[in-house]
Amino acid sequence: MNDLASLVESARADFARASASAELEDAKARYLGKAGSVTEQLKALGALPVDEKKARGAEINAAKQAIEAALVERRADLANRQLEAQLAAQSLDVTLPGRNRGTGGVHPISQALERIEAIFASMGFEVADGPEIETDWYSFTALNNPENHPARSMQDTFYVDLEDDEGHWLNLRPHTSPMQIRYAQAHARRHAGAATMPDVRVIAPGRTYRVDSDATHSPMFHQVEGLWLGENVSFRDLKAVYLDFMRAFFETDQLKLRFRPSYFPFTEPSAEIDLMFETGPLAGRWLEISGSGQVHPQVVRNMGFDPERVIGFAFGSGIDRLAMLRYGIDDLRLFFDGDLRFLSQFAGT
Ligand code: 2NL
Repeated sequence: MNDLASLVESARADFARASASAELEDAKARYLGKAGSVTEQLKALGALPVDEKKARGAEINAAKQAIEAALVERRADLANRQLEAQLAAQSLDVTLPGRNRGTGGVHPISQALERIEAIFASMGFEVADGPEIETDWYSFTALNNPENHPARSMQDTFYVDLEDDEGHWLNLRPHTSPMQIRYAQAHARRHAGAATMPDVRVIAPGRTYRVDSDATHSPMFHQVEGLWLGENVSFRDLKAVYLDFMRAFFETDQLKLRFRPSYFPFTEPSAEIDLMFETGPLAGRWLEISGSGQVHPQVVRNMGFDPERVIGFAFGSGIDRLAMLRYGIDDLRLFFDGDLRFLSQFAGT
């Protein structure tokens, strides 16, 4: 092999070894650059006798063209490889399913709340909504709770380290009754001096708080309280309203109610309401679902009405428990864990 043929061979080998374009351009400079081997050969032509110059010049040019062709080929090679590597790294599988934006859903407790509001609205009850941080007076005193009643203790009620006007700590409301007191007071003020009898029909649904936590008690839970005050509103109205509520909420007439004597400071007489389904998986068992009673005269007075003229009933029911019965849920904590496997079962219903 002559010197030019081996030069072309060595250039091809160098180009093949270059694995990146910077390396390839370095190799090119070694052959075709200003001080490159091919350039050196061309410079050396001047020293040759005239009769040899032409033939040698043509040979060098042929070798130069061969090296340039090898360079062009290797450049295209490297560019192709780079493109392929890039495509592999950024591969896009157009057959994959699209990423959907989640549609979300209404929490089962909120669904129960919305249904309860609609049911009572159909019976002429308004919905009252108000503060979850309450004063001592609205949470306890107005409801005829004695000053030293255990419900007021820190073992039962959450206190907020803030004081009301009388220097009492504020509490997280342990029931939604305070809102009914506020609503009745506003009604009494508007009604003062009117010739007609007042008619107060209100429910107070919402979050409530008690120091209690196990499988059936959450420190935050939901209650709906109901209040109907008027000229002659009695226990029979309570029974009718509550039965209608239960039939509408559980979407069945196959259920019975039982009113059991009980005691609450804010009602007299008082009763626990038990529910029994006559069909379905829970049939035949009495389930405690609510407290109720005729509003205590002192509570009527605290609302701003004359208990000699205005009477009525009130009840307080746990929404979480009603929702558990309605949807067949056996652990209260599922409502508050935020687990989508549970919650998504209620989306879109
Ligand atoms: C219970 C007890 C009850 C009430 C709540 C009430 C509200 C006002 C006035 C009088 Cl504004 N009473 N609410 C009455 C009786 C019982 O609930 O343990 N519920 C789960």
